[in-house]
Amino acid sequence: MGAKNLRLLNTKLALYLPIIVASFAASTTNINAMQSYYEDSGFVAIEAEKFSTQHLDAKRRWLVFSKNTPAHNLADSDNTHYHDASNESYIEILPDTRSNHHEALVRHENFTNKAGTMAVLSYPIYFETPGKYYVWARAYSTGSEDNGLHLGINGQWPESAQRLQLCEGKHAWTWSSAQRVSTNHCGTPNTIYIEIPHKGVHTIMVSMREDGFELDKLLLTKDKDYVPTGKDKSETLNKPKHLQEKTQLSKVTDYTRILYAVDDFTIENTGEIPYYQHKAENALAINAVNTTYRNKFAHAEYIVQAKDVGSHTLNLITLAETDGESTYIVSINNKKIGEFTNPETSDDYQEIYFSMKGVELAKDDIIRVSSKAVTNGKIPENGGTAFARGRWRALVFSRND
Ligand SMILES: [Ca+2]
Ligand SMILES: [Ca+2]
Ligand SMILES: [Ca+2]
Ligand SMILES: [Ca+2]
Repeated sequence: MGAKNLRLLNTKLALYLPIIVASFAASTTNINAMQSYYEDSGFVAIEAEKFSTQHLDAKRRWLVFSKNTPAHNLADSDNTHYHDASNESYIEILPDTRSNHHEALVRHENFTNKAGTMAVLSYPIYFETPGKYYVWARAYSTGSEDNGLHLGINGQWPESAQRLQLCEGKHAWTWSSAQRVSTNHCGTPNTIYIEIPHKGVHTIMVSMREDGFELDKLLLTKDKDYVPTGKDKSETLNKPKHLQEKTQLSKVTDYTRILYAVDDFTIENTGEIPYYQHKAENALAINAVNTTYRNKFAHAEYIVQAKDVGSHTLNLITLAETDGESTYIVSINNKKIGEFTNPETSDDYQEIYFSMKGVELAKDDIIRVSSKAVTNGKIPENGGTAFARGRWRALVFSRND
C-alpha cells in the first residue's frame, strides 16, 4: 500500500473511530472523565502520573516518563528511572536547572518555598473516612537539589504538608513522609500529614519545591505506624461499575409517561373474559387453558387523570408468541382508536410496538386495552395446538411529533 493510500485509509479510520467510541461510551462508561481515586479502609494509593490537572506550569512542568516517552531537550541531570517505578511510569518536574550546589538557586524558578505557586497537580479522591492522613511519597533522588516537594488539599497548603524531604536512599525509588524543618533538614519520618475535614471528595495537591524531583506514587494512610515498602499497595483508582441496563421497553427512547399493564390498569369487572397478571413477564395475559377464554376479548381499563390531559402519541407494547398471533384493540370511551395483530415470531415474548398518533385525552376518559387468546395451529399441545395468551406489557405516552 502506497503512502497516499495509507493516508486515505487513516482518514477513513479517523472518520469512523469517533462513532465507535461514542456508542461504547453511552453503554458503559463516561470515558471523558478525569482519573480519580477513592479511599479504601484508611488508605489511598495514587500513581503520581495519573494526575487530573496541572496548573501554573509556565516555568516548570511535571512530565510523565515511561518506556515509550520520547527524548526531551530540557535541562536535566539524570536519565530516566521507569524500570523500577510502579506502573512503570512516573513524573519529573523539568527543566532542572539546579541539580547541585554549584548551580545557582533562582527563587520561583528552580526552587520555591511558597507551596502552591508552581506546577500544581490535583488528584480528586473520595474519602469515606475523614481525619488525619499521613502522606508518603515514593521518589527518586540523584542529587541534593531534587528532593523537596509540597503537598496540599483543596487549594490550601497547610504547614503540616509542606517541604516533604528525602535524604536517604539516593539512586533508588524511596518512600518518605519526613518534613524538612530548620533544626533537621532531613526531617523525621511520619511528620507529613493532611487533615480530611469531612466525608466526600477532596483534592490532594502537589506543587514544586525543587526542580528535578521525580515522583512515582503517593500513599495516604491513617495508620501512623505504617511504613510502605517497594511499590506497596495497588492504586485505589475509581473504575466505573457496569450500570444496570433495562431489559424491558427497550425501544422506548422518548416518553412522557409509562402505564404498565400490571401496575396501572384495572382488570376487575371489565368483561366476561378475565385477564391475569403474569408477573414474571410483567404483562397481562389470558389463561387459555380454560377453553371458554379462547378467541374472546379480555379488557383492562385506565381512567385518564388530570395530569394525562392533552394530545399524545400512544404506543402499545405487546408480547409476540410462537403459539399464535393475538389481536389487540385500544379504545377510548368505547371508540376504537387502534387495532393491531402481532406478527409471527420465533422469539417468545418479543416486544412488539404499535403506535397511535394524535390521541386527545380528557379527564375521566376510559382507555381500554383488549386482546384475545388465539392459536395458529402450529404448536401441538395436549392433542390440540397451543394458544398465545394475548399478552401485553405497557401503554406508553410520548409527545406528538
Ligand atoms: Ca531526569
Ligand atoms: Ca533541582
Ligand atoms: Ca531528576
Ligand atoms: Ca507510578
